[in-house]
Amino acid sequence: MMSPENIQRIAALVDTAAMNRTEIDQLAATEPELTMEAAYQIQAASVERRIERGERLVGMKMGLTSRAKMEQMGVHEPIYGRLTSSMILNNGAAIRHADLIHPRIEPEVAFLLKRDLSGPVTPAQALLAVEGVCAALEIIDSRYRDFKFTLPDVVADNTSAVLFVLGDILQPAEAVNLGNLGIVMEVNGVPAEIGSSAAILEHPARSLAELANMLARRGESLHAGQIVLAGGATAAVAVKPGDHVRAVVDELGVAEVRFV
Ligand code: OOG
Ligand code: MG
Repeated sequence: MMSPENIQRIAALVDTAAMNRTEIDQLAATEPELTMEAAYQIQAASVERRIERGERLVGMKMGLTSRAKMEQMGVHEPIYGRLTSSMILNNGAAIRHADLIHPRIEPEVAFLLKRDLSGPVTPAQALLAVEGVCAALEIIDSRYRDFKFTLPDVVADNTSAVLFVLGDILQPAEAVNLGNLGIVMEVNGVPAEIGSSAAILEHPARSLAELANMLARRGESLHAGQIVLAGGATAAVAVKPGDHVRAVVDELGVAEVRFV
């Protein structure tokens, strides 16, 4: 088991890299005790440091829930991370590319919770806690050199979380065909990735239930008012200054950002 001192030491390392937008070497090579359990403890401790600086926990994210993402990253198991208030952008916001390390962007579907949600739950039960769903874009920016990591590495690095944007329209989950919404991610007006919400563990509600269930195994749960990103529906795309990216999701509308 990794000692509390080592958890804190590595949490400080990944938190500082995220704060200063600097690259670090993968941990797995030099930290033999980096199990998945230790990685989730490091993630929690690193986000605790953000909270101590005044950020608020606003929700959670699932990662590696689609085959496209698993294959792109060479990591084949869903993982979760934490979203804080400093990561939310207004829809249409401009992001300074130079403030990030090597950002990529991916289209997602987001849930807004109206009730607390504790696992174990089924996907149908999980939907009872949902106020509505909206289109989303997640910008990921792994702190690891060359965007390469093992599963425990990426979990310790809060699953590459850096920024996200939600579309303006919230639809009740039962009002849309949530299990198969067409998704087009346009870069500068050209479709760059095309997919469906069906790519997210076959149905985004499965991703939400899986998140509640994974959290329950660690004694945690989801809360009313929280945002949940269900996971990228397509591969992520590297962005450059000048790019205008839109996620157009059937029935949910558009989430968009610009890089300057
Ligand atoms: C890890 C984060 C994965 C998703 O939606 O699959 C993720 C990464 O790809 O860097 O956010
Ligand atoms: Mg994502």
